[in-house]
Amino acid sequence: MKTPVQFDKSTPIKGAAETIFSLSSAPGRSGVSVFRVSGPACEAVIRALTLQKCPKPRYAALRTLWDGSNPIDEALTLWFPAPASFTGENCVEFQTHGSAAVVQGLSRALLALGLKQADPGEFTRRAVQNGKMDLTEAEGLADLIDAQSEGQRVQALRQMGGGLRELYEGWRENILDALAQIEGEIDFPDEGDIPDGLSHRAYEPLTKLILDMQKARQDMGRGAAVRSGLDIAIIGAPNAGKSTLINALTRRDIAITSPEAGTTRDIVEAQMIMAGLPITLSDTAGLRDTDNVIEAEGVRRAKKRSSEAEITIYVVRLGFTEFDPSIMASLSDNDIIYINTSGLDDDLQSALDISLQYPAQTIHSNLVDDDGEVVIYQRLERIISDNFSIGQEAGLTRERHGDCVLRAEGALERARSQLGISPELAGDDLRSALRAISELAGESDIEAVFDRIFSRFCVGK
Ligand SMILES: Nc1nc2c(ncn2[C@@H]2O[C@H](COP(=O)(O)OP(=O)(O)OP(=O)(O)O)[C@@H](O)[C@H]2O)c(=O)[nH]1
Ligand SMILES: [Mg+2]
Repeated sequence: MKTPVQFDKSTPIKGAAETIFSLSSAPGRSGVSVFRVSGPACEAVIRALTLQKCPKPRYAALRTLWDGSNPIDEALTLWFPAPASFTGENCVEFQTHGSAAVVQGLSRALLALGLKQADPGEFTRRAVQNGKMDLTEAEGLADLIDAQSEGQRVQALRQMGGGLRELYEGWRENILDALAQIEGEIDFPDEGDIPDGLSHRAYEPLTKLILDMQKARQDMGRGAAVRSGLDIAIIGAPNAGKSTLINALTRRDIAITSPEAGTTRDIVEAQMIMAGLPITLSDTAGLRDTDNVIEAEGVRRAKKRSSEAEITIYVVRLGFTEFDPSIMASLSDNDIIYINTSGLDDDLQSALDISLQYPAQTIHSNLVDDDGEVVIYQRLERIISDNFSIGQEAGLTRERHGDCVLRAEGALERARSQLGISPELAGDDLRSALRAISELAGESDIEAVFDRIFSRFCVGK
């Protein structure tokens, strides 16, 4: 005969210490809060809290949650037996009302059962350890949670869906093929049915692979820019119109403008989205030699910001301010020279002459009278979508990826140089390349990498 299961708090639940829980929705007052629990004690947790047996797997069931004889709340209870769960372990999810008191009450009850509060990213870490996803997919998931713009969302979703995994699985296949050929030569050096110089056949595929990896690393700038956003710095001489420009581009009065040279002393930042990417736009102090310590510090910061920015807008106001040919010469196709033509009557020709000499894209206009900021905005969007926006295929997005691929590449180059000389050494190098790929995937023993990556996750994921 079935009787309701009464939970005796004095007996600890088996496996409770390895079972983690966390509030997975944002803390604070809300309509609904979501608690996640993962680990061996889930069934016992459901029985202890609901005083009933587990609901049908993956069906929502309304249950009262109890802390001993005190009801905590009514909650939708979802039971995900292993392995068909996010972490690959037994999991349960409670959707409660989103009040601070309910969240505290349920947390207290779970702690009393001996469960452990999850560390940041611990659910995802368990998912990776249980083979539910690889490390690159977990990173994609973290990026998706952090995504603030359309481009970031698309890139993260692609990586989370295994786009990067497909790329490196292809590389791994190629390395294994080359290894098979080389090992053929090692294992059967004298057998007539193994043609001479078998390992030489690996030369071309290895070369192609090295080039593919190099290209992936070169394209990494795009992926990284999408992930972390872009910096655009506005620089120029005092009074050139930099602060007027940032105000016009953001359509906000964020920087003080005045006819007095040296108005802006520090960096003024504005956040915006352009071409689907998050942008930090910085107005800076006017560049000039000065004895004033504070202003000089402002100038130093302005130069530093520009050197770190992906795009620089150099504002020049001919006739009013000097322009610096060395800055002009340091600009690239991805930068903009903005010739502020306000107050410029007959000197337009010299503005055009200047623009022809330098590679940066030149725009002349008068912001206040000509809507010049619209032209600048459109030009920026084009530069961003041509150079920094998300590519058609999944690629590398983090320094960690670049490091692993660089190591794989180095090992492949060494292997290639040993072909026909020492197949044994070539084989060792190919195995090093495979290890670098495994590290990219998060398969090798890399607790330190795990710690670094998952500590940046939010709690509850
Ligand atoms: N009519 C007109 N006036 C402008 C334009 N751009 C700037 N000005 C004026 O020029 C003066 C200087 O502009 P700011 O934007 O303060 O110059 P800045 O480059 O930020 O100068 P510092 O902060 O001193 O380095 C202000 O009085 C602006 O109103 C423009 O396109 N048209
Ligand atoms: Mg200014």
